[in-house]
Amino acid sequence: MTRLSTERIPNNVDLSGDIRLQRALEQWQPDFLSWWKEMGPEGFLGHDVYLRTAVGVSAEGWAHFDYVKMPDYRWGIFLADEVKERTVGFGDTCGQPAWREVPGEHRNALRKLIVTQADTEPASVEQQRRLGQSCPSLYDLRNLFQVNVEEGRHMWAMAYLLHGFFGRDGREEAEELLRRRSGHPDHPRILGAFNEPVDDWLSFFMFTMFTDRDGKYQLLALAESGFDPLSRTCRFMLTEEAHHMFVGETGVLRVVQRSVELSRQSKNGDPRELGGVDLPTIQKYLNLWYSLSLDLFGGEVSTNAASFFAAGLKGRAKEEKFEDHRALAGTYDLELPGPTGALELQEVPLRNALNEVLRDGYVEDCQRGVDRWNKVLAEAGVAFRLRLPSRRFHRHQGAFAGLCFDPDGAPIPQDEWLRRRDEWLPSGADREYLRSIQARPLLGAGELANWIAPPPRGINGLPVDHLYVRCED
Ligand code: BYC
Ligand code: FE
Ligand code: FE
Repeated sequence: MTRLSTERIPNNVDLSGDIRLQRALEQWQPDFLSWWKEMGPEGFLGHDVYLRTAVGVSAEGWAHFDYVKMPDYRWGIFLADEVKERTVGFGDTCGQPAWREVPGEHRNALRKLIVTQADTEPASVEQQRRLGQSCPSLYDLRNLFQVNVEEGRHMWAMAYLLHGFFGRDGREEAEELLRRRSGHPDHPRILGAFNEPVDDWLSFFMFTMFTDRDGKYQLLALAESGFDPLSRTCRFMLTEEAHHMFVGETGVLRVVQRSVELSRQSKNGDPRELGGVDLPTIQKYLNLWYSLSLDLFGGEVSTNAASFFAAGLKGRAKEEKFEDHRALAGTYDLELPGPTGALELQEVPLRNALNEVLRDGYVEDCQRGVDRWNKVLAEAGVAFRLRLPSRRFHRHQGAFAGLCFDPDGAPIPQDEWLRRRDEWLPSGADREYLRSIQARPLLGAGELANWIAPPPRGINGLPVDHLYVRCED
């Protein structure tokens, strides 16, 4: 461990044993840092932040806490431990030895998967870069920055694969990662949700709840990959992902809790009277980020997914749970719009439905979180319940893209959609209201915004009101 921490790029991939790769990454490092300074958290580059840094992959190794200025964070390259004699676990080459190098015939597909995964990491940092200016507490500010530096590390993980295994085009792709910008009209990020604004903390909590959870499922699918370096990278990234989803789930939970408290104290039962967030607004933000995140799984019927699976590049989440790892025989029943536009049941060959299979696991996982929010409401004796809208609602990818459905999944005419959109998704007024209650950052130890309940406990055994982020002097 001490050896690792003295290297310029902390790693457990024996970087010093591969001088060319080490040089290439050391050349990429200053470009990464310029990107971080330009596009990372705005206004806090000089602050000391109480952060967890990965210094190894063992249980102790990745839970090292200390104050650090974000530009000095030690972004490292860590692969989960090697599984001896690992074999490809699915697809046409199921049972053959896993690959330590990229097979020539899969090079383009694999590079595309890695670039797509990589692109989301800096995108999320860009989306969240202004949130520090409206943070509800130092605890939340620190959690935001923890998520940000780890997404930066995830980009390092992917940049390592690109530099290490894809030669010159890999190097070019790694540079491009630092050039695209979330929401930019000419060179945007690759996937839809990563170009959407995250301008308020309710969006941030919904993003980490729903969009980072897409990350969990995509990483689970890539952790199955026959390309062993990708598998090992993703397995370690998953350990970090858990904290991101914790931030989202508990963040929304605390907003819900406070909403109930304030509605009790208010005259008309509306928490907005006292500067809180009402439950219908929370539902709208849920609808938005859940539907945007459903799009990240791609189309219900996908030949891309089928060929990734056949080639052993991208499996199903927890492939070992399935009996048949070739998935050549089965079918999957999907309700899809037919030629007349009406929904009809279609039998799709299983391999073509693998995006939907992955999405199924995701939807169940999301539901478990929503159930925990609803428990707060039930225990408070409130009748309102939050719920996941239909998978057809507000979709921009796949079979339902461009069609209009209400949150129950019933098809509706476009004029009804336009008329009722603001009932279901955050309106301009809702966004403005959230900005108005989050107009300034709360940066004193123990200070907490009025619209959110305190967390039950602090970080790493420290009290909730600890000085998690402090000014240099
Ligand atoms: N936006 O066959 P189809 C994370 C494209 S999040 C824009 O239906 P496929 C994180 C698609 O590329 C996890 N375009 O889908 C979270 C294709 O284009 P081409 C990120 C989209 O290919 C929070 C065409 O539509 N990881 O880590 O089976 C913070 C038809 O596609 C979208 C990955 O995504 C979209 N939403 O699946 C930080 C894993 N959806 O080929 C980080 C790697 C589809 O016709 N990526 N398209 O030009 C993949 O596995 C696949 O690319 C996708 C799409 C699952 C995204
Ligand atoms: Fe990530
Ligand atoms: Fe994440």
